[in-house]
Amino acid sequence: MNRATATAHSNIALAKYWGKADRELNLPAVPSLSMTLDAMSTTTTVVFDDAFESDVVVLNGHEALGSARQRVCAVLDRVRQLAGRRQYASVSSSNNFPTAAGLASSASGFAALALAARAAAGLPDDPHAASSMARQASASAARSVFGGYVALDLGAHSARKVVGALHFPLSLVVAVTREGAKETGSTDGMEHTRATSPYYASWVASAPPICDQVEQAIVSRDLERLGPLVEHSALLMHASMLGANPAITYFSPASIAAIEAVKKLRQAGTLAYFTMDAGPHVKVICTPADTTRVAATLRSTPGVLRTIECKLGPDATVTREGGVES
Ligand code: 2P0
Repeated sequence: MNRATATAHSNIALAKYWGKADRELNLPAVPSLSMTLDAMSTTTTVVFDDAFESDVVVLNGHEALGSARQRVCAVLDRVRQLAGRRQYASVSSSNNFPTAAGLASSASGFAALALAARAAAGLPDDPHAASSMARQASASAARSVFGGYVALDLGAHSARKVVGALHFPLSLVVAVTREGAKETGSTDGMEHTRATSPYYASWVASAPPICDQVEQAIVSRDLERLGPLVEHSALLMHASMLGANPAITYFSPASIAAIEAVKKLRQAGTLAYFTMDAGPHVKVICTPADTTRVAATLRSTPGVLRTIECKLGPDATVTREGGVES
């Protein structure tokens, strides 16, 4: 028996990924840059054993079937191929945050899976190889292998750590605006955008210089420069979706209200900036000192159900509890 357990943290993109250059390899059409979050993580244990008669995947205590199981088995198949193994695996994965809220779980989930499966199969400890494997399952997962600020450069197979958490310790407050799964999954949404939106080409052309400037603002620890770039990246991404036919709309009245609340905070002198992903929740970056005020403002905004306060998270970790190599 060969067993390993990995923990990876979720991430939020400050420069967004939306669209694929290569669907087969799952290579993004734009570069992206994210912050890894301390408050949301996935822990996954993988065991390879001769006694197993099929792969069994348990996600948050429930056996996964259908496409959810298939995505996990595709990662296991690649690991088996690389390690020259034929044993089936058991995978047990749990999130420390509710997946039903539509907050990203594939990023931390596939990062933890890639790390645990590689270690359980006896493959070398190689975070970049694990990041590349995670990317093939879900591109944002490539970034969750690393802590702090992390880039997935255009054409890159694995993510790159830009700077660690201590370099520029920002906070992120999630305004949860709905409990329940999102309507359009990211993979389908970005493909529909590419195929039908006249704004998709502009998005793909605009994203690289914004991502470069986001990186420079982080390296120079400049929140006043970073914030407007983060908002611009998110809104250009959503504009490309609004131009799809039919449109993909992730905004709810509460999302708009939260965005307006952030603008008011700024007018009153608080450096707070919003971003949004493939769901109606609004995520706000600010300094650690302003976190409590920003969270309280968001909680008093109509339609905001609750807030989650996050700081920057660490590198993913993996522990191998090996038996005999086979
Ligand atoms: C991001 N998102 O950069 C962007 C912003 C959502 C909006 O990455 O198709 O689950 O599995 O590679 O990574 C969510 O999409 O997509 C995502 P696939 P993924 O965080």
